[in-house]
Amino acid sequence: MLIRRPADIAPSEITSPELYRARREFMAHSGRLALAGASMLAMPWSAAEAAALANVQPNKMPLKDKPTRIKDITTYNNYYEFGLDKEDPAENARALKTRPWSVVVEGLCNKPRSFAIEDLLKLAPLEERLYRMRCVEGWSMVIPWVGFSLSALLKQVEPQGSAKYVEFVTHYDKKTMIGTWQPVLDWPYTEGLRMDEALHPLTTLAVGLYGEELLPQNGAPIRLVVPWKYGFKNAKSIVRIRLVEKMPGTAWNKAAANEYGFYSNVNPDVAHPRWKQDTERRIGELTKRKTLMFNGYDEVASLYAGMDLKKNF
Ligand SMILES: Nc1nc2c(c(=O)[nH]1)N[C@H]1C(S)=C(S)[C@@H](COP(=O)(O)O)O[C@H]1N2
Ligand SMILES: [Mo]
Repeated sequence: MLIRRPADIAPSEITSPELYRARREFMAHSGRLALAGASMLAMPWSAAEAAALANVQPNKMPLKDKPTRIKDITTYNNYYEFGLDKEDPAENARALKTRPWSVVVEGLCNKPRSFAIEDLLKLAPLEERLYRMRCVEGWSMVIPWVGFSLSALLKQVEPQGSAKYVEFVTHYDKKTMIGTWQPVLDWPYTEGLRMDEALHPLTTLAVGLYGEELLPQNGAPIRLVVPWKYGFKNAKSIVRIRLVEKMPGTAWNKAAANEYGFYSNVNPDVAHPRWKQDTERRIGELTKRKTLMFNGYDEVASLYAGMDLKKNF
């Protein structure tokens, strides 16, 4: 299946109509029925949920960058539970069962509870969020997510003052996750954010991309997106969110603490011990780009005022 985006779209036009066209094109190429709002690769979304998807709010933060082709976003993946090679997750994550699904939100809050995925899809208006994503390996994409701010979910459980960090625990099923048969990471994959990072409006729970339901390889049915941090902070297929007092361990930090810090803000001035981080290969482009501090999201700089970001990498 070859999916192309029209090359003649001015960056300024890259908002809803562009996404809409790309989605139509995706549907046409996938050879399925072009039903508005219906997801074509899997069909777990009910009619009501699909309607929410059809009603996605336009991007509030227009980004000049051209979106990466949907084919690249859905076939060049890191999801180690389903294999180590970039093309493995698209193949192996088909075994991921995304219904029934629920996310438990617990810990230091007044109203801990479990949220069914159906409720999460209706928790807040779904928005298009076209974000840059920079992987610590030195490549990047521009992804039109569909989702809402994590803060909308956290507000529901009323975090207590003692909650300083948020821990994310992802799905782990040894039988179907054949990548976990090798002891690469300490499964399940976990991640964490400081509370103020978690509450920042850019911090997103994504449930779709390119106007479609999220595919398993991209972390269906719900995954984290923190666009100013390296991609590995974006925990996929989340099942549990814990509000905690102490900085939680994270999968990559536990595996190699000298290489992957808790903060992991995109920072061209802090090299990985084994490679530089000042440039990146944007998937779909031929020449390298300069990597931007905080991945270009300068509005988060105030979260780190007075902090030594070389020490707190
Ligand atoms: N559960 C889980 N989440 C994960 C990963 C993983 O291996 N397992 N890989 C991370 C890394 S390294 C990156 S770059 C992004 C890739 O997201 P994408 O495949 O949707 O582009 O997912 C992150 N989330
Ligand atoms: Mo990554």
